Amino acid sequence: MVKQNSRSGLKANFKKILKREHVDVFLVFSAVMVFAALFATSALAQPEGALEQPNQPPALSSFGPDKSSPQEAGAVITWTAQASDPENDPILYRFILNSQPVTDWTLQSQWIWTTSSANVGTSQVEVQVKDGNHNPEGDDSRSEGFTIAMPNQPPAITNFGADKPSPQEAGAVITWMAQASDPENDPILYRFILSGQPVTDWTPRASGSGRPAVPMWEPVRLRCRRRTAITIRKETTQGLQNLP
Ligand SMILES: [Ca+2]
Ligand SMILES: [Ca+2]
Repeated sequence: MVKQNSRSGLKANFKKILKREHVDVFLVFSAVMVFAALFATSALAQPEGALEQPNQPPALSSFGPDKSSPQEAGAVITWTAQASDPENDPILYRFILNSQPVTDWTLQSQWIWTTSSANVGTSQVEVQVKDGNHNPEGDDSRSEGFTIAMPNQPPAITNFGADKPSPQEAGAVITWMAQASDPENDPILYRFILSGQPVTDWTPRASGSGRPAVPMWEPVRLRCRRRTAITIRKETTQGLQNLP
């Protein structure tokens, strides 16, 4: 009788333990499922790309002027930069001339350079870009050299005169000769004018002697040109006189 009671007691206890273990397993399983659900939900709630690489800096793809080097002082040159950013962040540009910034940070990717005689020589033009998430002094840069030359100078007459002194009798043949020089050694054209009327067309300096000669009467005026015409008048009774 005692044995039977003892067996039934053990059985009841065993069932209780099993029941409790079931409950514990169920609770653990439930907790795992809840955490799994929460993790899945949070992962789905993450914005796209949040688990990818951190923000990347922009990079320049091209930079250059709209005119080829060299140009004369006074030329207006537009410099254009192209850059891209992996996240399409707004890109800021800054332009620098010979290590001196000539613009602030701006969204403008162009800079117009109005040159002057102060820019004669070779300059370094630089562009910097940034997206504001990395280096405050710029994430990428490029530079290019550009030469500005002095404007072309006009020629000047250095000598002009006749082969015979004034006066001469009617019928005399008088040869007028001129010489001129050009700072850039550009070819020079000459034209002779008699009493306000051109007696020659614009003609190049004769090869060899370099002295075009035209017989004519006096007074005689000579013009030579290369961009700017220059006039010299020979007054027969007063000697050489330069006129503007
Ligand atoms: Ca970026
Ligand atoms: Ca010249």
